[in-house]
Amino acid sequence: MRPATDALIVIDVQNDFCPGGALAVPDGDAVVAPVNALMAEYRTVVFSQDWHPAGHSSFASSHPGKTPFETVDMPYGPQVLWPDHCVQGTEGAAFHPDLLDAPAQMIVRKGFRSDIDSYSAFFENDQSTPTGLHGYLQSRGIERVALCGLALDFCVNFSAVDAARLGYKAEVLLDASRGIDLEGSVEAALAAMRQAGVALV
Ligand code: VGL
Ligand code: ZN
Repeated sequence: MRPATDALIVIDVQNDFCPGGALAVPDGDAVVAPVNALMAEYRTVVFSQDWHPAGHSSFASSHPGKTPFETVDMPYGPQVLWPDHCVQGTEGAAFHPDLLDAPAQMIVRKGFRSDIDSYSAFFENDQSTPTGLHGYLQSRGIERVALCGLALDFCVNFSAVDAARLGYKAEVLLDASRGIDLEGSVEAALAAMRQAGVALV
């Protein structure tokens, strides 16, 4: 068992990010077995859940003439446009059916405001609107966070960099994570995480 000051943060292990889903991460469902095993070691387990309203501004379908994986400028900075995914209440937004959800004490939903996306489980993409996760972890006395899940190069990456920035000892568990890999985004994410002081294990 890990110390009580450690938390496991499981990012977005949802149907739409798994093979057959709307924004499938290659081999995404391969994280389910290692995540299930890891959760037994942590006294604090948090899930994040990508949770968009229909017509969300991160969907290419909300931008006439745009196609998925193009980038547009939003008031808060550049934003990749995605296929419609993780729409609130749909099967695609549900956790993978084999993911054990009993060990999760807290589920942080993100991306629920129409006009802003949220990759990080800590802050929305304006990098300043908090989700409340930091307050939760602080009040639980957490000092170290281990992150894993989907997608390594987006939500895991941004969450890990924010965790380090907030002063947590942060590590990303690569065996329990998989990336989308748009134009070298996995390599770039690994470099960004290392640069931020995140341990890659
Ligand atoms: C994610 C793209 C869009 C993720 C979520 O979970 O990494 N990526 N929404
Ligand atoms: Zn999303």
